[in-house]
Amino acid sequence: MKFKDLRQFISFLEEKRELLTVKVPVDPELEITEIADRMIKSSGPALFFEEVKGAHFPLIINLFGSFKRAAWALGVDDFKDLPDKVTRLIPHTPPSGFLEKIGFLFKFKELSDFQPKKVDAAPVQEVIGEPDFTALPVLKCWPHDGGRYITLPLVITKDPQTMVQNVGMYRMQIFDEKTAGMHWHPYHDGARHYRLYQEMGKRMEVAVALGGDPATIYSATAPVPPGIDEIFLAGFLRGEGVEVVKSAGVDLWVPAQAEFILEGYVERGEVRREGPFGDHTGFYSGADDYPVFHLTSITRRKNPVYPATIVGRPPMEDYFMGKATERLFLPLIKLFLPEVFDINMPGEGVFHNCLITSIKKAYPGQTRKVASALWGMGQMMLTKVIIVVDAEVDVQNCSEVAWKVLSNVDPERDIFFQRGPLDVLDHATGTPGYGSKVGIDGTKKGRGEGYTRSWPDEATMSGEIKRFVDHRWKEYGFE
Ligand SMILES: Cc1cc2nc3c(=O)[nH]c(=O)nc-3n(C[C@H](O)[C@H](O)[C@H](O)COP(=O)(O)O)c2cc1C
Ligand SMILES: [Mn+2]
Repeated sequence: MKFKDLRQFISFLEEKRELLTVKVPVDPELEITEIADRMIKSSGPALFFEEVKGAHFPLIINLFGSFKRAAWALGVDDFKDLPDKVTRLIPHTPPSGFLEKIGFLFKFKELSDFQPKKVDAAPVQEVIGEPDFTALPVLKCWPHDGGRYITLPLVITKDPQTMVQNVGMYRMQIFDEKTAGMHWHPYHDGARHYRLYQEMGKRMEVAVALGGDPATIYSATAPVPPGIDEIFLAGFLRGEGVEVVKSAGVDLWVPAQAEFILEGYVERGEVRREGPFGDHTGFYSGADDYPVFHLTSITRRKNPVYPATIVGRPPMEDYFMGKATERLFLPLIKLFLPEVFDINMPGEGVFHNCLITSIKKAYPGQTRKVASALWGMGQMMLTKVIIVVDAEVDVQNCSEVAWKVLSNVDPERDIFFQRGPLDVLDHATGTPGYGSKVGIDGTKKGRGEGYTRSWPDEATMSGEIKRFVDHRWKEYGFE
């Protein structure tokens, strides 16, 4: 299953009765958020708004807002098939050394089937549009938001040293017709590229794609290691390279099948106040200074569709995107940490606040080693709470996890603190982006960890009695 572009995915969803069209005019300020929020919270379909007040283009939202739609978007029928897709890539005898493993990840780049395909003519360049943000149906999501925000942008930048491109999803607040905020957090690749341009004393070209096939849209949100272009992940998920075209106005390759390309630059040193914004956490993230994107030109399709999402109190659409990431990256985590059995980042933890992992513990202290390793692995460095349980605990069942952890933990022995980088969206820490983290060891303890008593067995019924009672169930007078 692969989609050429956004409209093919939209038609597919329509066929599957996973999309509703709203024909009456709706307001991009708050009204669409309220409608979309109700739909997401009730496991509803994607929504196509034909007429958005004050804008020239229709809007699509909630594309990824269920396990089924997120699976389809990433080229599988069933969400459960996502890890297998990646596992198949990993050789039977995986590389053993740390550096070899890193090298293995880089092979993503060499898998030629997934290389982006360079094309000369592209649907996204059918029309040279007016460079004016205000023609787009950009949403004001929540009442106290600082303005309207492009919420599903694929921000494309290039490393000035390696020339490798990056695609990241960073919200953009519209300041006026030609400028917008560039909300890349300091630990993300767009910001890293920007720092490199600053050091070189150069302004940085940026292209922003809106739309594209759903795997490409998703890939902008995925924690692909720095130095690898997300467009390869998109190609891999699709099973076919993404078509890219030279942007008309800047020196960047952009998805040829996108709906819009916003071309422009970020000037070195220039910042402007951005925010507040009703964020993934369900709270407003405060206003802060961020770089400014200057729009110089827009290319687009003849009849483009504007894609959007909203974030806020979970679960929102991004919950399903994040869950897809959890499933896709689990096999890669296991490559580095073979003792890891499963992980769950519950929606309530908005990904950075909580990670539960089950491990096959074989030696004392392994829990702390796993937690430390996760804190050192890509964007998981931002995880505030890591809970570790034994492999037999189903981490997808939070009730079971709570029971096991609350029972097994001796707080002084099993809870350990660390300081380090935190998500800048975290409002609990006194210093933005930096604070404390906690690891909770909910595994069984043995002598090697100072536990000299004998760990109790769980009280469970024997199979024999269970079968016996099954057999007699009706006899007792039960249905
Ligand atoms: C809907 C949505 C909005 C996001 N907004 C931002 C944002 O404003 N700033 C940011 O730094 N990351 C944001 N993210 C997270 C990044 O897109 C994500 O961490 C991605 O892996 C970053 O890519 P990079 O490592 O190539 O920079 C958002 C993610 C989603 C799903
Ligand atoms: Mn990246």
